Amino acid sequence: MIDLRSDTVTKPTPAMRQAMAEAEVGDDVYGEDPTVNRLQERAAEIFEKEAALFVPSGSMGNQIAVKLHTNIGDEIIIEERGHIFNYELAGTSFISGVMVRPVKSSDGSGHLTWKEISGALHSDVPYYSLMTGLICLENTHNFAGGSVMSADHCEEICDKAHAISLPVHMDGARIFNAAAASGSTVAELTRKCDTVQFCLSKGLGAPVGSILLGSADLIKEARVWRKRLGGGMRQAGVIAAAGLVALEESPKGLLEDHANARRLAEGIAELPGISIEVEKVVTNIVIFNIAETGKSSAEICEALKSDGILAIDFGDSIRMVTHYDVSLSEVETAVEILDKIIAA
Ligand code: TLP
Repeated sequence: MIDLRSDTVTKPTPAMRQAMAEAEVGDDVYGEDPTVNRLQERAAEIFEKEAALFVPSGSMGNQIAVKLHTNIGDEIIIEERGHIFNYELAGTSFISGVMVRPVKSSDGSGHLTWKEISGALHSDVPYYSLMTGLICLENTHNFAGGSVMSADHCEEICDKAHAISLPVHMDGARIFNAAAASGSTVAELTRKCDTVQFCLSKGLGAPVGSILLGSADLIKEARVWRKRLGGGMRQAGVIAAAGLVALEESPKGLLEDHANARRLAEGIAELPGISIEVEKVVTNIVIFNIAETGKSSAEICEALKSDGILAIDFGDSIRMVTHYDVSLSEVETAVEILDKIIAA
């Protein structure tokens, strides 16, 4: 199978498996796992934030961040295709009791401008029961096709939000892809964000885990929420060890994933009935519209599966994601098979 459903499907590398086998461990609920502690310290150092917390998933990292920054009844502003809004099973309402104010990104990039955000702000006036409590950003933006938010853009939003005492959370599940594509460091891309979540288990290839970053005070509180939500993981050094390898080694390979995604997009763009803006594929996510092929995306994904290719069906679109377990020649095979299916 050539698995292009997501970069979450990667298998741990031999170096990760070896590090896992040899990991020094302790009880992390007591803060005594040396490998988890090392991973957290190293992540904080790389992102130039005061503190970091190892959490089981990106969703938990994001949901804890929303909880830290908001009060029940607040609103949070997020781009309308954002992961926190669409793919975290209404965690924001269950865990934090907040309402989401989704905002359309008019240029389609998934990255809201301050003008778009400010039009959606609610302040403390008697006829609104809800006040804006948080702005959530996403870099890269998954469902806008892995688009990158620049360091300057992020900094401008943070400055303007902070000027009116609003915190900013960055869902940086794929922030290392954004760094590779933009040439900025992950620290630059998240410089003024109050909290940042990034995933070790996507393009970086670790089997499990995400990191939540922020001030020492916020991360202290985040630890309590992690435990409360069932994320106290005991001898978690076994998985943190793979996370450390992912953090140090995997960013180097991301440009190859991006080149493979571009090649995939170029191949797909040639096929009849498919529309995709190739130049917008700048990281590892390829989303293309199949409406004019005369077939549904469910049909196409089923046929792809029978021919050994896995992709995700999104209504009129299909998503394919490159990662280190997919080679250039496999990407080319995927294009050939898709061509055959569309022509059939
Ligand atoms: N994304 C997954 C699915 O949930 C859609 C994927 O295959 O892309 N933020 C962003 C931007 C994400 O893309 C994801 C996962 C998460 C957060 C959540 O991470 P996990 O899966 O670790 O909870």
